Order: sequence, then structure tokens, then C-alpha cells
Amino acid sequence: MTDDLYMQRCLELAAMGMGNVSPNPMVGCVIVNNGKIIGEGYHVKFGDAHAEVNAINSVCSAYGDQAAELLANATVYVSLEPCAHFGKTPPCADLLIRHQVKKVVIGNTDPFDGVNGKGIEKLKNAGIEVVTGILEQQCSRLNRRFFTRIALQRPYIILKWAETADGYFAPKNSLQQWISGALAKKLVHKWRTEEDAVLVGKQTALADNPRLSAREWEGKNPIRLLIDRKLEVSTGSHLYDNQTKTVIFNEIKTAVEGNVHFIQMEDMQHYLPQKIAFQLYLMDIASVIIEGGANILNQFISAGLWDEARVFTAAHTWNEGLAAPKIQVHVIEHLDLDKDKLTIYQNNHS
Ligand code: AOF
Ligand code: ZN
Repeated sequence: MTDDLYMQRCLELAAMGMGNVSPNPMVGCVIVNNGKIIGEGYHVKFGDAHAEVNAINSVCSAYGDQAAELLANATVYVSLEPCAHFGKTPPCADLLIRHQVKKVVIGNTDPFDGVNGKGIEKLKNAGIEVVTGILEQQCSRLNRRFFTRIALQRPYIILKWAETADGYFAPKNSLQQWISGALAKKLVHKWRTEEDAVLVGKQTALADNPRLSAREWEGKNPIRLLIDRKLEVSTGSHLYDNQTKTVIFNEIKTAVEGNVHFIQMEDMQHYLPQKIAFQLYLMDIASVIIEGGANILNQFISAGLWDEARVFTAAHTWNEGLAAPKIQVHVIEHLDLDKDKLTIYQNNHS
């Protein structure tokens, strides 16, 4: 029970790395001595120190000369198996062994090739007691992007759209009309700060001229992705404004022009979702939100290439227009916003 509580704290800490550590996992670490938390840390930024290093450092700076003795009697809680490899930083398992900690309590084992049980093995071989699987489900939910990337060699794919109460996605004439309200828009901007990339198709770029930025929320802008087979979207549109990196998948050229990266692909009329997903994997993009249009969303749905769908339903009806995409899987969350409803679906890939 106390193990669960400390692991819960690890998860809170880990989540603070959201949006800044990808494609690495979010990891939190708590160090406990004699029923008291003596240090905490988390993986703050991609390429920087791991959670365990920051937690050990926090003990050293708080307790100075006493730190060594306190650590030698400590239990280290960490939401992911301590690493065993020399990556951008030396192995965390070695660090814990060097400080001779008594016990290590772990949430998930790390499926990454360089670790994958080797961290646990190192700790055990050094005589440290190891407990695994604490709050395992919560830990893997937090790092669902990381686990999906490693297991399936593709990013975690989130679909997002808004529809009217009677199931329409866009009006008959192609003029842009907002379906969902202000609160929904803010939430979408928050979501954009949490994922590596946001993707739209040509129709959406032409109809809405979107910026795809997170300007209504504090945080980083995602990489913008556009599928534009024949390069029909005007270079005067917002996606060409160089404000953030934009990648345009097309059949014409590979080139870099300012902040716009063109990636040429073969035959984009067949297996497009599969090809895009693998390309994003190669680009180290661990998660993507697909924001439209209906054609692109439907292609990913038909291919079964999605993990989560976030659907806003407005109160009003239209009676005609382009039908919204349809999915038949289980709902995990229902939320009432000011004007809209938000439903989140999870694809269980069965
Ligand atoms: C840990 N603690 O806080 C994190 C871990 O390139 P590097 O050196 O940063 O290593 C990245 C890999 O290390 C990543 O793929 C994952 O397996 C693990 N991340 N491990 O012990 C941490 N963030
Ligand atoms: Zn590490």
C-alpha cells in the first residue's frame, strides 16, 4: 500500500516531463529513508539527466555529508526500470549500485533494447532487493506513446475531430465553420503541447488555412505535418510561415526550404497511413494528433492505425453536410464542456 503511494508520487513527477522528453519516456523517482521522502527527481528534458540522477542529486544537496549514509539505507521508487546502457547519460543502475541503496521498487520494466531487464539484473547481482510491477497499469498508461513506439515501430496516433449533434463534420459548401466552442479550442491547443506532431491533409489546409500552433496554451508547438501529394497548398498559407518546423509529405520532391521540409514518397494513393506511420517512426516522432480532414481520418480508421480518438460533439445540428468519421470501440471518458461534449475512445486493437 505504501509502495502504491510512493509510486503515485513518481507518476506525478514523471508527468511533469510531458511534452519535453519525447521520444524518451516520462520517468519519476522518489527516495525514501525510514518512512520519509528524502529526495525526488524526474526526467526533465530529452537528452538531460534521468530521473534517478536528479533524485540522488536532490538528496546530496539537501543532506550534504549525511547523504551517503541515508542513501545506503534507502528505498528508491522509480516508475521505469533503471537503465543499464550508456546512452546520452551513464547507466542509472550503476549509479544506484554505487550509492549502495537497499531496495529498488519499479513500475514498468523498460522494453528498450539496451535495457529490457538488464537494469533489474544488474541491481539484483549487486545484492539490491528489487520489487517490480507496482502501479504497472498506470505507469504504462502514462508512457503509452513510448511503449507503442517501441512495440509497433510507429507513433502513438490520436485522432481528433468535432461533429454536430446529428453527425456532420463539415458543411456542404467548403467555407470553414466552427463546430466546437472556445473551451474545446483551448483544450486542443493544450493537447498540441503534449504531442510531438500534428497532422492534416490537403483539404483541411485548403479549407481552413490552419496554423496548427498551441498559441492558446503555454508550452511547445508541435511539428506540423501536411499530406499534400501534388503540392497544391499555396506557399502563402500559414503552414508555410516558417514559425515552426513543417513537414510536407508529397510525391514531387525532397528538399528543405527554411523551416519547411519536403519529403517525397512513392505512391501515396496506396497504404498511405502505413507509410506515414513508419516515416514518422524514422523521424523519432513518438506521437501525433491527426486533426483532419474526414478523408485522412477515415483512411487511418480503415487501416486500424489509431490508438485514441477525441471527439467533440456540439449541441447544434446541421441536417446536411459531410458525414463525420465513425468508430466502434469503447469509450474511456465523457466530459461536458461549456457547449460541447467530449468523448475519448481507446482502440483496443482487438
Ligand atoms: C531511466 N531513467 O529517467 C529515463 C530512462 O538517450 P538516453 O541516455 O537519455 O537514454 C534513453 C533511454 O533510457 C530511453 O529509451 C529509455 O529506455 C531510458 N529512459 N531510463 O533509467 C529515466 N528517461
Ligand atoms: Zn537511466
